[in-house]
Amino acid sequence: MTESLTHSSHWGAFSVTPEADGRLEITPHKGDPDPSPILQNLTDALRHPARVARPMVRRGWLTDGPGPTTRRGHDEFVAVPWDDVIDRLAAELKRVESEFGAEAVFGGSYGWSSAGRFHHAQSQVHRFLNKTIGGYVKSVGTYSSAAAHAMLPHIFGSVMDVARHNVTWDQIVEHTELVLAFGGLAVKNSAIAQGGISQHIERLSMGAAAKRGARFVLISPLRSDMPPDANAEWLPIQPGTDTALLLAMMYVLDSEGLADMDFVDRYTVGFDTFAAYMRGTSDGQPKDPHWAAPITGIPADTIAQLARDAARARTLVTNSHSLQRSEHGEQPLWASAVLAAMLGDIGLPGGGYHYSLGSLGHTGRAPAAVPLPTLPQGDNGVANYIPVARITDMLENPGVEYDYNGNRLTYPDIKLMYWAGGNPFHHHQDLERLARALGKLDTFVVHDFAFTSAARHADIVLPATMSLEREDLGAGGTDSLIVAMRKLAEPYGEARDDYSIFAGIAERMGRGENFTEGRTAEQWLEHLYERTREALIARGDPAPTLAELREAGDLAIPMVPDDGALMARFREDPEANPLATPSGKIEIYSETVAAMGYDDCPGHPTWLERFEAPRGDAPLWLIANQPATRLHSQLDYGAHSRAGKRDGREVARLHPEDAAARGISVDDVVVVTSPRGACLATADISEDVLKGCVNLATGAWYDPVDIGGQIVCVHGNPNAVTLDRGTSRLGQGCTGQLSCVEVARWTGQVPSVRVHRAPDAVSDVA
Ligand code: PGD
Repeated sequence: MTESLTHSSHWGAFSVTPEADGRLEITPHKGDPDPSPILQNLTDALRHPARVARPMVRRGWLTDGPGPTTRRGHDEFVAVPWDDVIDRLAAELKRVESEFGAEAVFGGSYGWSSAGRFHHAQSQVHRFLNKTIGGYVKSVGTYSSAAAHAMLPHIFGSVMDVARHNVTWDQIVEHTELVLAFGGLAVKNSAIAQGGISQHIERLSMGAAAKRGARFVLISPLRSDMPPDANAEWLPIQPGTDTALLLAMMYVLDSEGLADMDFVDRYTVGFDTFAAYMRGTSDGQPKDPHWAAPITGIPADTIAQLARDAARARTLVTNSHSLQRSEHGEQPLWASAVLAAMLGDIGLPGGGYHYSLGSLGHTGRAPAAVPLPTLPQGDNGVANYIPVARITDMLENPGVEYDYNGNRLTYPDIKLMYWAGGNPFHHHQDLERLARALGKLDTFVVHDFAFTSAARHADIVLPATMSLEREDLGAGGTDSLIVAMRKLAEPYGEARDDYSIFAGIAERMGRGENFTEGRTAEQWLEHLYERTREALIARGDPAPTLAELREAGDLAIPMVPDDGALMARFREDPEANPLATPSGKIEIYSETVAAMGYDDCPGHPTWLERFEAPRGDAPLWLIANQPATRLHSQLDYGAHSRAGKRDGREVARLHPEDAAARGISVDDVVVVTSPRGACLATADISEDVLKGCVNLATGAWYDPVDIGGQIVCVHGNPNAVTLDRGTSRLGQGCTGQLSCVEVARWTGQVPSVRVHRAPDAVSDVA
């Protein structure tokens, strides 16, 4: 057995030992009190047949050259030597640059990639495009949190402030009396922190708080959104109706004189305009519990009692990301912040409003007190951008104007799309529509270590290394360790690091020095780590050299002390410590938002009817949430992810009455359909899913098969059926969390899932 080395991932730090058969023995970091089982996806990942072994080029692109086509995703792949593929790609980049300019290149390349501060694929691709062709069309916001990114700065502060410099888990353990968790606090989500997490504290913190007597209320259609440790009361709510519940709770506080009006007067603006709406004086409809009960499915008495209980306790209102990843996702955030303001606990330890608590492992923790190694990306000379989830709209509508957050923007005309470290055929909605839109491109390039569905739809697929095949440093913004990510194995097949792939292409374009600045990967690591080391030295903290850090395996770094953060200081003196909003206060009515004139996001929290709602041919709500067995689609072929499937397919969970009404039994193959498409899944039946809902998590690699003229994803990717529509004209965020579908027993032949095996290269280029 070889020596064990330290490494890190977005789902945990660990040490790893290679075994004789190429498998890996993964041991969670010794300091992690509650490691994530997702680590076990790595055991068989290194040498899996899903990996990309050689550069591959789509046959049609090789023979016909770049250009629009319907063949992407259907053509065969040809293995091409590195030198040849780099020549062709360098020439194509130069062609697009000279004929159309960098504004014809989409390099948003959204995706989580792997942990590792230097080999972060998205940073690498951005730097490459900036340094070689002068820029690219970027994307703003994230699939996680786009509506919040756009909305929160208007009303409360930046997402970073509200999510990462707010109430901590330590405060909850000690002080919070009531947690109203809208969308829950699922530990499958907080197990993940971009860049790395060495201690999973969420489950244990909830357990400790509950033991002290804190009361947790889970407001979600899924009981699994809170761990048993929290001993939570489950308030099953109709999907997408949290805003109605929140308005009715505020109505009770207001009408029963329970609102903290001193807080509202001192720390907020715009209450009166909102109150006219909430009380019904402006539209004739009081938003009282009797109004909210049929919308939310929660009895009026329960709503009223919850509001009274919240008024009496130190209450924390939390919002999961999922809440805003749906149509009008801006509204429940805004309504939650206003409820918290009316409760008056904002700025008190363990009280107030927290966006994103429990949605990621970054949140509820103090930030690092020293700068982390970060790759400089250079300047992007292209001004145009898109909100991240508008990618299909962009490809379909070049030159067309649209609204985003008070701006009137124009979709660019994209000829070349470059993706490294993400999987649009995982993260985007309505995948058949995306596949059609991609047909308009001249060239689509993907780097990945695995032959994902995005790679299958590309023209050029370049094999990247896994993090286990290179040296790097792992660190998240709120984790207390920098972990030496040691190289454990030689690259699979002909795989290369993204950095050396980009360096090679830049060199061929005659711009190598621009990109590399003359440094090797090892020299870059030294260079980037030095900034952190200097900061440690300046503080008088231990500051090992890179070699010493590797020897030790990890380094504890100082964290900013938990001083109650921004909200405590705001409460202390709102004039001296204003929030980062236009008024410096919490904006219950926002003149900025109102001035945008969007009927899908008016000037105060509002209950809005939806475009997507249950109906005859799609009577069930599909909840397409984050999976428990992997991060997004990463390592979907790994041991732990595969073990969560049944018969090789993703599991769709239904309520017993919905299953019975459709003659569906446990382990039946079912087909989930919507006007967008269809996918197969294996059925499970559970009382933990609200009646009228079906839960199919994301992340199964899209495996489309033409069955009698209909494209069906035979693996269970819910984005085959989800709706691709922005949250509103303000946020334009991803709404993939909730769509309407029908589910039926599948009576046809059951095609096998083949997507976890890389396509064969048909032949080498002559
Ligand atoms: P990942 O599966 O993490 O998904 O979407 P994202 O694209 O981030 O993709 C990362 C890819 O990077 C993987 O294919 C992995 O193999 C590759 N990779 C890892 N390391 C490297 C490397 O070193 N080099 C290269 N070149 N590649 C690498 C996630 C997105 O999905 C997110 S964040 C959210 S929150 C959304 N959630 C939902 C949802 O709730 N519901 C629906 N329906 N859809 C969603 N999609 C979104």
